Amino acid sequence: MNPWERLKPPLKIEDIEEIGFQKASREANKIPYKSKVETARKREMTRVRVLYRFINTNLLRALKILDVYFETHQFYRDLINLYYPENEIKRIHKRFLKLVSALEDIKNEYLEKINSSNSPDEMRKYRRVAQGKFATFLHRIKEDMEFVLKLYRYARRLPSIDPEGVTFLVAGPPNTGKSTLVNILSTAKTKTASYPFTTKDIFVGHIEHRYFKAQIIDTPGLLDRSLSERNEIELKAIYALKNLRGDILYLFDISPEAYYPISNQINIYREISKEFENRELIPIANKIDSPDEGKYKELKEVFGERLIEISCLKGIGINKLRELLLNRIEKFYLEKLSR
Ligand SMILES: Nc1nc2c(ncn2[C@@H]2O[C@H](COP(=O)(O)OP(=O)(O)O)[C@@H](O)[C@H]2O)c(=O)[nH]1
Ligand SMILES: [Mg+2]
Repeated sequence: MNPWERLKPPLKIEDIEEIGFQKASREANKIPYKSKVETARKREMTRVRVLYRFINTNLLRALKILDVYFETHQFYRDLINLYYPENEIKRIHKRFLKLVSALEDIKNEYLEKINSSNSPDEMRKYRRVAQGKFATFLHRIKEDMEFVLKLYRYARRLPSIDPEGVTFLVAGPPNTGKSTLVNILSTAKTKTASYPFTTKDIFVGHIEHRYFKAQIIDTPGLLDRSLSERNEIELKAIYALKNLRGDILYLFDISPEAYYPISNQINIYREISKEFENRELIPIANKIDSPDEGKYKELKEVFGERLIEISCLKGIGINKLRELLLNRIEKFYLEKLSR
């Protein structure tokens, strides 16, 4: 599961300030009048306490977002680090941790002052000073809070997968039928998510085995063309996939309308195979319902018996492929159990 998906984000600093101040005075006004001094005391203390709690809640939410980064799988950390460097995350995490107690100190100091005063004017003065300190506090963390919020917005849209489980990646040039295949093979309804450098949303599906579950994800814009055309940060986004376990299903388009000539499709296959050397690549010829005989023959010559032949459109070869994947899932889990 995407570890940020269910977190509640903090508010923006401006909103914490505005809403916090309003809430604090609203709560204070609810306190019924008893006597001048006692009511003033209760009201001023409430204003400080409510404002403190509101800021603190938001600060803790920000901290939680960063905590998750440190606890999560390397797969997610690599994706975060494409835009949010680890040293910056560490710095803000450390700073916010300290601020939690600094904030509490301010609250305690001024609650104490108001509590031991007997003059409503003085109480009001203390409350105002506390409010000023809280406001300064908020302004100081504005930039870091922006950083955390941006990180969160990016992180929660990342694909929701279990990096400890089996994940089949569906690769291949554009238009080879990757999305179609993910949809056909998935039992549970597929979810869409975004992945860095993919312009289209990607599909994350699930394949269910009697005892085990696996994920299957589409990779539009990632494993669809030569890696030599990629810049450094794009390569990092692609290499984050190396943290996952499971085979790569590589689709070839053998129809006359194929996006790339077959030699080119084979080259991309080889590059991926070299780069993901610890992963098995399964060569799959799709669109055998409308083959270009020359392309079909060439692929068969290169891969021989290993070539899986399917038609997503006509449903040919799909059951056989599903069988193969279920066997692979079983094998992965048995290996894991025996370790
Ligand atoms: N003839 C034929 N067309 C297919 C087959 N599988 C997918 N397509 C078509 O190929 C096009 C691209 O499919 P899509 O799944 O979007 O490819 P992707 O870009 O790799 O995700 C769509 O128009 C599909 O309907 C197939 O087995 N045979
Ligand atoms: Mg697609």
